[in-house]
Amino acid sequence: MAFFKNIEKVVYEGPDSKNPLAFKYYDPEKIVAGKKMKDHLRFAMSYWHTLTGDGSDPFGDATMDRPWNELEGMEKAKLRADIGFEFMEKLGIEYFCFHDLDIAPEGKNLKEKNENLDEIVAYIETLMAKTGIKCLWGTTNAFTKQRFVHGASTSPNADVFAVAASQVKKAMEITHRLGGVNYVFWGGREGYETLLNTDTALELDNMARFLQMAVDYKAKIGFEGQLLIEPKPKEPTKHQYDFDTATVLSFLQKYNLKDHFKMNIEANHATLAMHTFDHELNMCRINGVLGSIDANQGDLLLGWDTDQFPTNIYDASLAMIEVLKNGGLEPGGLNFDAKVRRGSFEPVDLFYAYIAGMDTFAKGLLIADKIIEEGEFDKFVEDRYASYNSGIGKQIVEGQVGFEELEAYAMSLEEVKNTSGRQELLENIFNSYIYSK
Ligand code: XLS
Ligand code: NI
Ligand code: NI
Repeated sequence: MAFFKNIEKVVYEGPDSKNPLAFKYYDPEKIVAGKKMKDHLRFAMSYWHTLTGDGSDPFGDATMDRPWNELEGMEKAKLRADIGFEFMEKLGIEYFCFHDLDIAPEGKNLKEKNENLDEIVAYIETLMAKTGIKCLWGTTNAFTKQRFVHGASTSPNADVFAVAASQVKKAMEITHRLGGVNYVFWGGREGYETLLNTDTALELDNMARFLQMAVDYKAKIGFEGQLLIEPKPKEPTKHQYDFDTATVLSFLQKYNLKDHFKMNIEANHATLAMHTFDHELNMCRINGVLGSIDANQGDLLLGWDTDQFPTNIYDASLAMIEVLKNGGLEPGGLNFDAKVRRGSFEPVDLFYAYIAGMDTFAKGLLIADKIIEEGEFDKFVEDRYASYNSGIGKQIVEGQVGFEELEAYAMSLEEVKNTSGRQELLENIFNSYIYSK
């Protein structure tokens, strides 16, 4: 039985449409840069924010008006799944992402938890078969429950390390069973508050041991999905170990794990790390580790992960330039790790939110494609570094000179001339792509 009875399938009506339940830019079958728009974007629904989140915050109760509010246990879990799949179908979203805890209740103990998971996974499988919707990634929630108060793989308590391992084992198995194409590790409470009670060296070694076990188990069960780490600098802990892309990269290199992981970059985590979203994507791309994206946005005035739906066309365009230059995201995608504000508590608000996010990235894709096609910025950048194509620059790049040769060269220079970086001109040109229809 349909829940969103009054909402038809959301379709593309074009930029002039005033229909709030239609796409203005997201035209799934449209070919852009040789590929369907939907295959560039690979949009995914986040199970947690969309189906599990209830609008509560540290100051207030749940606000969300949802049909499962009165239900409990597996009945609640199944209704959520039904409505989630109806929602994705109506929006034309082809992927979903989930934590184990989002899809089924914990139960009394680990055994019951795993039985609940098996039951709901079988149920979700039927919905997937019926709709053709696929799993972009799965993960475990190793941060909500009291047992993770001091972390999971970085907990000082070895029993907690073991429980976290059992959770990842099961979550990886069900992701595999659901045909998930990635598996995500977001640090949760892997970090610390004070050095007065923390052995950071052991915690980091243990985190690496844990990830190595995941790599081994993945091979053992023949799971071929991509493993992803999702950097975040703070929240819930003050010092999250997976601070940003650069930090995670050096961690992976130190522990010989680099070949097994890519990154899942979340826009709001980038800004919490005092980076721009496109900076993080760029760091991934140039290091060959751009895996997937959690598409959301933060609020510049708030210092936490507000997980808002992405509506900033400027940031989306810059992000899509990185995605296109990366040759796409596959097997990753754009997961809306975003939630409606607690004041937007009606079910229809979920549609408005996703439509806003999908249109923003669709338009961002069109702008990015045009920018790359016309090559103005690439040409500018190329010219800016032209001094490395010949003469002393070429010798530097080719490793033919050292300090002594460079000193001799520098002494021969009468003056050093620089050229303008033209930032304002370039920003104005960039805006002209955004203004254009
Ligand atoms: C929290 C993270 C989380 C991950 C999945 O800030 O964004 O939602 O994406 O565990
Ligand atoms: Ni996320
Ligand atoms: Ni987040």
